[in-house]
Amino acid sequence: MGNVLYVGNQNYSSWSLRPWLVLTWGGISFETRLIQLGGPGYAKRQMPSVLAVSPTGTVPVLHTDGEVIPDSLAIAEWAAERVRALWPADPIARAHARAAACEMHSGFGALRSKTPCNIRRRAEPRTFGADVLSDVARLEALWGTLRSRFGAGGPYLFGGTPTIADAFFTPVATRFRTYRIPASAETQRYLDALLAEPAFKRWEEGAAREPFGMPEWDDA
Ligand SMILES: N[C@@H](CCC(=O)N[C@@H](CS)C(=O)NCC(=O)O)C(=O)O
Repeated sequence: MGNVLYVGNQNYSSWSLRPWLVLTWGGISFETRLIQLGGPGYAKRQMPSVLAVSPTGTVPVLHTDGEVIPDSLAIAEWAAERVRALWPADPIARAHARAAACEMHSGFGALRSKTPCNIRRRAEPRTFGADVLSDVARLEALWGTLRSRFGAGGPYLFGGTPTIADAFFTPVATRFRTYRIPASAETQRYLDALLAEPAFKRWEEGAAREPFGMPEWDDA
């Protein structure tokens, strides 16, 4: 069996999008298998269809050579051990890229819970709470610092080639678009680059075609 990446609904599963981008950018051959999220056990990590392939009860999960690797960041690191260009070449830049991906992986809870990933939705303008605005301010500061230090060669955080850090922020870019979160011109240029990236466009087309919705997220 080759590499199989199990993902959740393309429209809603922000964690699934991240390693899917990384494997695609890395040119790693893999098959995508979609598990429709929702129903009994969902949000408790107890969905039988997910537990059948993932010991954590979550997607994404990678099956490779008899190994089962759950977690978006672990899958990204697995890919980076095969394809060096997935992190920046310079060790200092690489350390900052890893820190940024880790910050995304473990943080920004208000933004994640109050603006759930919903790629095809365009919500009405709304007022955001201080907790969401604080996450947005931190993201803008982080992106601005990385872009000004390392991004001179192109539109991404570390220049002309997207890295794992950019993959980790791509779902955030969709949240800015879905919920019309105000952004500085500099931030907007970065978000536009992520949303125009060809692999993301392919995922987005899948999200648009997906026949099943999750009404609880469509009204959030
Ligand atoms: N830390 C995990 C989080 C994965 C996660 O929460 N995935 C969600 C879908 S986006 C899930 O599988 N939820 C199933 C459930 O909560 O029952 C990662 O980075 O992969």
